[in-house]
Amino acid sequence: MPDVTTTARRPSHWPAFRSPLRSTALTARIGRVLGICFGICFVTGLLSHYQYAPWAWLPEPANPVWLYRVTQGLHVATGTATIPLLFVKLWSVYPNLFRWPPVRTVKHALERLSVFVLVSTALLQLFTGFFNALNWYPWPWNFVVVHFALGFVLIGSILLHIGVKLPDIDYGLKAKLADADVLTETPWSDNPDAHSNAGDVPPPATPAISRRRVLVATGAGIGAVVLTSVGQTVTPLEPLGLLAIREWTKGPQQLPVNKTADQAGVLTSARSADWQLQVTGPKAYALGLADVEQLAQVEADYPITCVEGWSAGAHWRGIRLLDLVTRAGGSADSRVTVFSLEENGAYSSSVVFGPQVSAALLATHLHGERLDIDHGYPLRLISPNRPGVLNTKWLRRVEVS
Ligand SMILES: Nc1nc2c(c(=O)[nH]1)N[C@H]1C(S)=C(S)[C@@H](COP(=O)(O)O)O[C@H]1N2
Ligand SMILES: [Mo]
Repeated sequence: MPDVTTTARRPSHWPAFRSPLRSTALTARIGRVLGICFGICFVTGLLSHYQYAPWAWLPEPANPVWLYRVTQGLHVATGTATIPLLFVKLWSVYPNLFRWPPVRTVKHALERLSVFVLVSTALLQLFTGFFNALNWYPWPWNFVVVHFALGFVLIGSILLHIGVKLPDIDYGLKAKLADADVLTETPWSDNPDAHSNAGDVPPPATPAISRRRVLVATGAGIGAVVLTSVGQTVTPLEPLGLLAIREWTKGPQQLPVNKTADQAGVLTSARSADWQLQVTGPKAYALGLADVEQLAQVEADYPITCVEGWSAGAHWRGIRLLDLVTRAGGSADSRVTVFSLEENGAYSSSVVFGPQVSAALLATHLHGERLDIDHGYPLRLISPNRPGVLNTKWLRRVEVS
């Protein structure tokens, strides 16, 4: 760890680090929280991925309706909290980059390579995730595929890192913050050659208060980042939402808008007087606007949760999807696909199966008002405990199979 001492063979321009703020005890404590955050982020990320594209043999439960709101909110909040945490962790160990000699053995070279993979993957994963939450995609690759794959690379290299560092972690967690640090006092403690000067090193000052301050400042940094972003999920915190770009107060009918009707190119078709909902299946039929409005008698409180991290509770009125499906000759076991007037892109259709068929509504009303065009007028899908992206807006067809 840090505090490189002078050895005869180290080049004279080589940087030396002597901050007594760094210590194995501090690094281990930050690392522990970091590991927990990465763990939560990984597990909730896996859940999110599954809910985005559930497996045919394991349909998504419809209850509790708010579960995805909680797991995805946790995913984004822990990911965001991890950014300042990772920086402090890197600060606490980066003098290791400058230890001399840079590489001692093949095993050591592999270890350094694994740390490089860990750090670069972590930075890439956290920052692309954070930009994604800001709805900004300044890269040419498919975010979902890359984010998913890197999640495994990251968790794998974290586990490897923990395995390799177990003795140091054990030492660091047992040591008190105030303790002088034997691990950081001698360079390459297992390399006898490098020890030649170790005896000359005075024991470092042990300013426990300052190390504690590092921890407190880290906690404050995390708190600040989280508080300014969770407003997009935890509605009472919304006024603090500096980093939360989509909040319910910023959208029509007290709900954020992911993509407007204008952006989707459906302004005209959604308002057309001869709009119809086509229902295809064993017994196909079509419903006009008046039919749809007259059938819309069921109400439900289903939150809408975007994979990008915002969510909001909402009160809907609409037609039970199952009623349309049964009338078309299907049942609660049918596999149903809904199609949007927006014909291209990933949001143009969505599949509903399993318990979701009985729970989903085709909504005409939001918070007691006829749907705003940006929320999917004349008719949209709203299903509970699923990513918002699957709740297709501006429906034109329902296919029952
Ligand atoms: N046709 C269509 N439906 C769509 C989208 C879209 O871009 N086009 N966005 C989806 C996404 S990503 C979310 S989070 C929700 C948001 O619904 P809202 O804009 O009414 O809040 O709509 C979903 N339905
Ligand atoms: Mo979304």
